[in-house]
Amino acid sequence: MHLKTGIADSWKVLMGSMNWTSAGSRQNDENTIVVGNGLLAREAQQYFEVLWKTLINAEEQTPNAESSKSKNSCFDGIDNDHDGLQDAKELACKK
Ligand SMILES: [Ca+2]
Ligand SMILES: [Ca+2]
Repeated sequence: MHLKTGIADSWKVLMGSMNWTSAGSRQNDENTIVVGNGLLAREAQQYFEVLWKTLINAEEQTPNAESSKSKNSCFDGIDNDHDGLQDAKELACKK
């Protein structure tokens, strides 16, 4: 799925094709819209829960933000889980 969706304050829905990265915001030609609608926010949350439950196992349901289970997180130049270790220095990226 290429759609990125976020929900803020239980009523603002952000969605679009843009990856929420430096390249996504500065280099790529992407789109994002923000809609203030509580019903849409609840429906987006419910749809996320359905998708989340379709994941196969518990490890995939709770992936480390910076690990080989989180695509590109070991190569993005960001300390994704804010533990002071980044990319190749991250233990979960060495597995
Ligand atoms: Ca990283
Ligand atoms: Ca880290």
